[in-house]
Formats: sequence, structure tokens, C-alpha cells
Amino acid sequence: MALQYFDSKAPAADVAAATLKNGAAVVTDLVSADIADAVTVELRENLDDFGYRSKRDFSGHSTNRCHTVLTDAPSSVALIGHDSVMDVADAILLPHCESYQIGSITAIEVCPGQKVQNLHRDDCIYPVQIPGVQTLLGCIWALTDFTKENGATHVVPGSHRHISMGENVDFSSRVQAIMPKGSVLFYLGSTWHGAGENRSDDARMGLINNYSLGWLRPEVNQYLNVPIDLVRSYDVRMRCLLGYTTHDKKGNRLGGYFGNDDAFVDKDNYARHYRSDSLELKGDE
Ligand SMILES: O=C(O)CCC(=O)C(=O)O
Ligand SMILES: [Fe+2]
Repeated sequence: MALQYFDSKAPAADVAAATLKNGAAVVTDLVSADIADAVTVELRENLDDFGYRSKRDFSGHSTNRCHTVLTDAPSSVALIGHDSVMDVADAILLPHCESYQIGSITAIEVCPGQKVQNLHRDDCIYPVQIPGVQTLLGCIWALTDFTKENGATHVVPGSHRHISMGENVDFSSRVQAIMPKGSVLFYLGSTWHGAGENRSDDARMGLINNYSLGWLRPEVNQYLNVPIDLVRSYDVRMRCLLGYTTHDKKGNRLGGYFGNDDAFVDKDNYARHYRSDSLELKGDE
């Protein structure tokens, strides 16, 4: 089973269908090289100052990571809230939830000499596996070219079909997501994957972020991870993706909030218990 490649004009339905069928798919050149470069430049200071703190056996001792991407790299919003990504995420996640959220956003710089990462599935953060339900959709954006030599991500096409911890997966069929900068690899939470070995002289920079079903707890606590003033500056879509909305509009209103902070998207429909003279109380209580 191969990794399918699409160009940036391909219908999201086709990309989503290939991702569901094979466990992963690549869209090449979805953003310009200039945007990829801008994000890389913005991330530099954090990676230099703090990137080493994430060095572990799993993430790699020659790999730098940044977990405060939205704060450090404002240009990354163009990737994380990209229309085409949302269309693919809609197709894969909305059959199983009313809305989805950002789980994690991490910049991963695989430096020369880094060995191959252990293959794994990202959805192991959740203690359940439900046949036919994907809990996570991951995106790996190439901020530099991803090549065979510099550590392009390994994926095992078809591996998402196994509800197992790998017993039945043919790891020898792994392929690398070789792609030019500005491209994105979509992969399911259940697809086995891992960063490649960097045998080149230059770092490989990736932006890895995932979206999870809205009724699940996101991998990273975004309420604390993204400063509230920054959240308030975002459009409705980004605020929804960061969890400043209810999971659904009519049902149990999971994630509700009854105050009047402007960050909350549904504030005007929900605010009712907040004690403020400036707030007109609304609601049906
Ligand atoms: O950087 C990569 O190519 C993948 C990293 C990854 O899968 C992870 O750390 O969970
Ligand atoms: Fe991963």
C-alpha cells in the first residue's frame, strides 16, 4: 500500500478518502515556501533557547522541540487554520463529533545525527480504541524540504486498520513522506509513524499538529498553553479550535461557559450567571 500524493488543488474529499483508506496522504505545496520560511524564522529563538528541554529517548536527543508555537510563530496560524486542512479534518472527524479541537502543536527540528524515532501511533494517549472511529487527525507540515536523508517522517500505510498495539502491523512496509517545504502529511491517530534518521548536514524542521474529536480532552491544555490575550485576538475559527466554544450547539453543551470573556465564541448565547452591571443577562433560567 502506497502513500498517495495530491497537489494543492485536489478536492479535500479525495485527500480525506485516501487518508482514511491508507492511513495517510500528502498534499504538496499547500502553502508557499515563504510562509514555511517565515514560521521557521519565528521559531528560531525558542528552539535555540529551550528546544533542548524536550530531549528524551522517545523524541530524540538530537531533536529540538517547541510547544509554544502559536505564541512564538504568529505565521503558523496560516497553517493550523488552513481552509484545506479544515476541509479534510471536517471529512474525517465530523462524522464522530459536532466539532473538533486542536490537540497539540509542536515544532520538531530533527538535527543532523538524530537516529530514527520508534514507530508509534499518536492516539495511544486515549485508553480506548473504537473500531471505525478516528479520534485524531495529525498534520506534519514540512517547514524545510523533507528528504530521504534528512529525516522525512516514516509512515506505515495501512497500519491504521489494526486495533492492536502493533502485533499485526507489517513495519517493513514503511515509507517516507518525502515532500517539498510547504507541503503537509495528513495521518490518522491510529497510523504508525515516526521521524526519520537525519543523515544530512542540515536540520529538518516540521510543524506537527493534531485535531481531536471535540468530546475528548485535547492532548495539550490549550487554555494554559496559549495566552488569553492572544486567543482574544483570533478569529472565530481559531477560538473554536482552541476550545473556546461548546462542543455542540443544541445538545448537552459540553464545554459550556457562563461568563462574559470575549474569548468565548458563544458568549452572547451562554452568558447568564456572570455578575456584571455591563452584562445583560440572557438565557432561559
Ligand atoms: O517529526 C516527525 O516526523 C514525527 C514526530 C512524531 O511523530 C512524534 O513525536 O510523535
Ligand atoms: Fe507521532
